[in-house]
Amino acid sequence: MSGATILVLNGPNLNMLGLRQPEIYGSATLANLERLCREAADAAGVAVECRQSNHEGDLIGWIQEARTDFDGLVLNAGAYTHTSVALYDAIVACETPVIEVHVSNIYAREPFRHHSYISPVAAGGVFGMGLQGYAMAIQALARRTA
Ligand code: CA2
Repeated sequence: MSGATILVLNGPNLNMLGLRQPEIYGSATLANLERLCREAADAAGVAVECRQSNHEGDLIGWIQEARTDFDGLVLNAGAYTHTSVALYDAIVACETPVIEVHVSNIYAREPFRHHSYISPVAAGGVFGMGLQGYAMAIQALARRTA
């Protein structure tokens, strides 16, 4: 254990994982995803905290919290990825490495999903790798903080 703690944030509608659209998002639930994150964090020797909200302001508050209380941030901002200058500003101010994650390949989907406000200010990103993308992001952050 390095003493590092990673914050995993899931945005709008990700509480619906496993309940609808399994052809795009798979059949695992948010609870399954959070277990996978805990296992990935254990294996990488870091601690993890997982949160989900459908509200932009919650996500912004938590990103601000990451500046002082966490060593890295895994962020799937859901549809706010494609719309939110406020999330962009929060990440710039946060000064903690952020890895952007998308379960689906946003570039193989509708054109409005091809632009991300998060990517230019993230340390890196994973898309289209299903839930495994979260484990990859946690691993990458654990290496950075080791
Ligand atoms: O692929 C991703 O992880 C997304 O961030 C998921 C967002 C979508 O708006 C982004 O473009 C890509 C949507 C999350 C909705 O999740 C659902 C899961 C199951 C059923 C309904 C919605």
